[in-house]
Amino acid sequence: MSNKIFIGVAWPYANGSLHLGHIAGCYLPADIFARYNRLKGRDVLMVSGSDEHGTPITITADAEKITPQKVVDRYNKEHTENMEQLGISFDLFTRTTTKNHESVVQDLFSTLYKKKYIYKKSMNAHYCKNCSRFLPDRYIEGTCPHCHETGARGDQCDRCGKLLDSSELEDVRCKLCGGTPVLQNTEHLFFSLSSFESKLLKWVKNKKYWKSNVQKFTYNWLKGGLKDRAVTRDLSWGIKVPVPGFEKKRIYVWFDALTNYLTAVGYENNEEMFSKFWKDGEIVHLLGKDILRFHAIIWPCMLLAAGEKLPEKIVAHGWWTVAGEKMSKSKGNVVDTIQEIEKYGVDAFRYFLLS
Ligand code: B3M
Ligand code: ZN
Repeated sequence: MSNKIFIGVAWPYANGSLHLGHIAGCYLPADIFARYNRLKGRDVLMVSGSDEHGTPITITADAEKITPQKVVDRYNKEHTENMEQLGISFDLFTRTTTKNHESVVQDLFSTLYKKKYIYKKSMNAHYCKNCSRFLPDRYIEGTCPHCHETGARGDQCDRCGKLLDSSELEDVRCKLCGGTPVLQNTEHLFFSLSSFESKLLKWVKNKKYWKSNVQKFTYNWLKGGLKDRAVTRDLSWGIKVPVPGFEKKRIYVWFDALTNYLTAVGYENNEEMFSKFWKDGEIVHLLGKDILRFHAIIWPCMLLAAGEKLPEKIVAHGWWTVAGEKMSKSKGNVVDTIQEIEKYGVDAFRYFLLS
């Protein structure tokens, strides 16, 4: 096993404060893993940063009547401070609104388009006549066709974790006005996940050293077949699409955020660091289980399409729950980690979470 290890940790949306669930489920385990590897004398590069595009940001901006840039500047600063206060020892805590990242995403997108792994396709998308706009991802809510959860979002159901196309949702309503949207034809750019189905099955099949639920979930999802997904959205906040005719659309936030693992390890900009930690290093991702599909399915397909090496380990933790409920701001049951460390001290609080 290589002495170098790249630890890519999920990028928290810069749309609200971090809570105990984020820290216990993702950031503290990653920090302990990094410290353990450093103590063993391995050359560690642990990265994360703020995920600053997409509808999670614009929904918050709309609600507070401020610009998305103001939202992400506030929470990028807060999250950066929190990670320091909690002793989460990132080698790099960056953000997705850097110019460098924007060009890396656009170059990767163009490469996949030239290779025809990204292609044009028209689709029926939900349009709200009251708000005169298409409704991407979190601008639409409906009933999940798989688990019948009523608050499923346009791109994923939070309860069963399934990736969704908003056209699959039942009883849909516009998140802004509560109205019932209509389906309207529009052209998007799709990523051909289906091209990589068999390669991914082989990749997952022998991952016996993964946590069993992660390996089993991923293998079973793949056996269910991969459907191509739109990687552009009707949004004005996000990275511009480098394909003529798509000036009004933006790159889907997950294509952008996942690519930031490459940006952070010097892809295109620091060949020495990229070779050292990505090409020659062990690649490990740590995340919450609700975003496992993006990391275990979409991300490896992007890497295969780009001709880059796949991660060795994907470690997904469960959620801390409060009375059986997932902790979430909208449910109002979050525990404020900073208050706790002010009361008990950071080491005692970290030890409590770890134990
Ligand atoms: N920001 C989802 C989340 O905050 C998303 C993670 C991106 S990791 C590439 O849970
Ligand atoms: Zn509406």
